[in-house]
Amino acid sequence: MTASFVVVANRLPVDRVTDESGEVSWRTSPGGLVTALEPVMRSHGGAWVGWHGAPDEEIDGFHHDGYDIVPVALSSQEHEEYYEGFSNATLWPLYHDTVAFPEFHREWWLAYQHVNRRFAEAAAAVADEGATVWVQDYQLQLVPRLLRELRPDLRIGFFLHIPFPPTELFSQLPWRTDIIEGLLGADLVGFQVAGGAQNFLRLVRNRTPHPVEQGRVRVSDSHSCVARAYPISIDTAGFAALAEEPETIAESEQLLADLGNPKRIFLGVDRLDYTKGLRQRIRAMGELFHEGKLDPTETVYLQVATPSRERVGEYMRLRDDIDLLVGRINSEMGSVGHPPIVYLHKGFPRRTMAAMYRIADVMLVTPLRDGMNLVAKEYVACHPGNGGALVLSEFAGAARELRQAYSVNPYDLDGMKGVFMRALNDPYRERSKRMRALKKQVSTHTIDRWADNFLGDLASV
Ligand code: GDG
Repeated sequence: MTASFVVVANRLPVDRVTDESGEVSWRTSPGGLVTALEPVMRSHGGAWVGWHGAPDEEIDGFHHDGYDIVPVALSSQEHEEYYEGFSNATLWPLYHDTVAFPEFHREWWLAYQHVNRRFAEAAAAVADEGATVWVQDYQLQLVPRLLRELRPDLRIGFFLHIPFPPTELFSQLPWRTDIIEGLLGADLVGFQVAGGAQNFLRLVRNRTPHPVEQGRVRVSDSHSCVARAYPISIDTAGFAALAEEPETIAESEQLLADLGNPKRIFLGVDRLDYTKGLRQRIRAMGELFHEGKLDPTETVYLQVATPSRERVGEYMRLRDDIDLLVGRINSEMGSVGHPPIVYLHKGFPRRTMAAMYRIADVMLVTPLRDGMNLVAKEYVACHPGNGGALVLSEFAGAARELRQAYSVNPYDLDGMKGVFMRALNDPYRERSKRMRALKKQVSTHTIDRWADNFLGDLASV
């Protein structure tokens, strides 16, 4: 099984589900990278190399939705050190402005190198002569260079889904030059926003001997690497169509009824992650209920927090904090049958997401730092008419594009409370002017356009 187009990502886009009778099937997994790349893969075909989610288990490849699935195995120790450790307790906080403290451990770094080599070998084994290989995200930053050493014939692209930090923060990393050299193995390195590409190029200038000219790094006589921004997006038409299906409309009506037909609905949808600004957002909403600016008998704040990285310490603490915060607000401000916050710590099918986006008057997207944030775009695509309002943190990559959203600084609680109320109470004329502009942006900047731009440039650099 070989392919002329190969995507390499830490996780495969599918999760195994076993039903009550023991029957095994595969379901599309949640998360931004998969939402974005799955439609690209369905239209391009080829192979997706990644881990299938269960440690200490080797499984065979299979065909799924028009492309090949190529599993890479991880031991539980590797899962702990490479994935939970180096990827999610070192790189993730470091790359998100150190909003949590990054931990540096030499054994995690060894595991990261080791697993990156395994992914590079798996990609090398599956790629046709001269194939295009597209490596994804922060877990695999050493793969471009390792793969180039194994297969100089390949065209190698890399896309970073999360922010690339300022040099002052990145320089904390004891293995900073290894990571930069790893990325420089690619022909094209893509970032969510121009600032990420600039940060990267500044580091290359400061920390490597390679000359840089107009976004192009001359790594050797025969190889150079270009760094550029490619803001990622969603399958806008697909989301809009899903939101208009009769089953989705029926589900949204049921949801409304189940919530007690409130007059106003605020919504948040996030992976339960400390970068998403949940503590600050819930606190701001709690104060609005407390001060009587929002009436819990007519306003509901629905918050979905999809379980994520549940064995990493910082995520366990976050979960406890949120449980406590929500419990306190609901016990003080709620009455029988009217909790002001409906908080759900679980994942839902995409249709349910679309039904929620349909009924939300105000969508709250307030990360402390976010590469892009697809939820903001999904809301704009799914909410019917022009009456909804999107509140968006200035620290999300999406803020660069969705300029007509109600912008907030998530660290400024009073500022946020003011904007939440404005988004709710502004006259229809103001909200619809903003929403029309947002819809136009999201319908012209789609995931297809993102993939075409990246892959077009990769073919020509
Ligand atoms: C990373 C970057 C960047 C969430 N819960 C469920 C579910 N989701 C879906 C959402 C959305 C996606 O997951 C989340 O995407 P985001 O972009 O908001 O955030 P991350 O997961 O942190 O993604 C981010 C992204 O990569 C792409 O480059 O934008 O900045 O951090 O699509 O709808 N989907 C389903 N059930 C859930 O419970 N079906």
